[in-house]
Amino acid sequence: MPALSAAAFDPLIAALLAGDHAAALAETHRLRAAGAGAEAIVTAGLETAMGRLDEKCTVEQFNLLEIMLVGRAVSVVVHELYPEGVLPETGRATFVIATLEGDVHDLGKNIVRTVLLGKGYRVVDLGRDCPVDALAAAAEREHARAVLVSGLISPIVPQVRRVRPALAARGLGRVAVVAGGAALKQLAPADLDVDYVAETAFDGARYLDSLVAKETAA
Ligand code: B12
Repeated sequence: MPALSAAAFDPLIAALLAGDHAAALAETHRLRAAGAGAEAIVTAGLETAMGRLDEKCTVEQFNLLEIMLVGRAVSVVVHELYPEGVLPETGRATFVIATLEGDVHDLGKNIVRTVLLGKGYRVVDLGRDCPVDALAAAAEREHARAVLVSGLISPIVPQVRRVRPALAARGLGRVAVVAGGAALKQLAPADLDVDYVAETAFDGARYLDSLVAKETAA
């Protein structure tokens, strides 16, 4: 089946930006029937819609209700694309994910979680507004292979830099640290003291796949 044009995603984007979750769901079904995969719907649909919302959201004009309605429509589509089961007892590897203390954005984090669950990983989600020490404690308790941090606001950067030292303090120097989200993806891994900075959820998932595959092969 040929790849869909960018214009094919316009009705979904319009429904999302209108905060109309029923219409967004109907458009998602239509795109799936036309052959669009989940990755295309997230990147060409959801992320494009949020980018347009961002252009409208200036500091002076931040319409909370509008953003929350769009956020709900995004969550409904994500749930449709990746219906979640219960947390598997075992998986290909375990990852711990969170948005750090002070940052309440979680739509992107939730997409990362569902993409990784869909790939058969065990993902322990500590939610949003999570203290760095709670993240490190969970990595230890859950025998995590990697810690995943989502950051949308710039003031969160110093906390991201505290993640690796907090892991090292627990003897978890081999746990990988992966960052993503609008505020973090503008920075290099060395600036954040992390192993990888992901452009999208799928880019991050591919990095984690390669990390786990290397160990399985070794
Ligand atoms: C929706 C939204 C909100 C919602 C959040 C709802 C929710 N439950 O998440 C609400 C209304 C609550 C909100 C609040 C605020 N927001 Co806001 N918000 C946004 C907006 C419009 C969209 C963010 C979003 O969900 N994007 C869609 C998701 C799917 O994209 P994403 O997060 O980038 O995730 C993708 C990838 O990046 C990747 N990814 C994300 N994380 C990770 C992690 C890993 C490990 C990996 C591998 C991948 C990965 O996976 C996803 C899929 O590919 C952005 C603008 C923008 N373009 O980012 C502003 C924005 C992030 N907000 C901003 C601001 C300023 C605020 C407020 C401070 C506003 C205020 N004055 O009160 C508060 C912050 C409160 C706080 N302490 O956190 C600024 C941040 C500026 C900055 N650099 O610091 C932005 C950029 C808007 C702007 N231009 O000013 N916001």
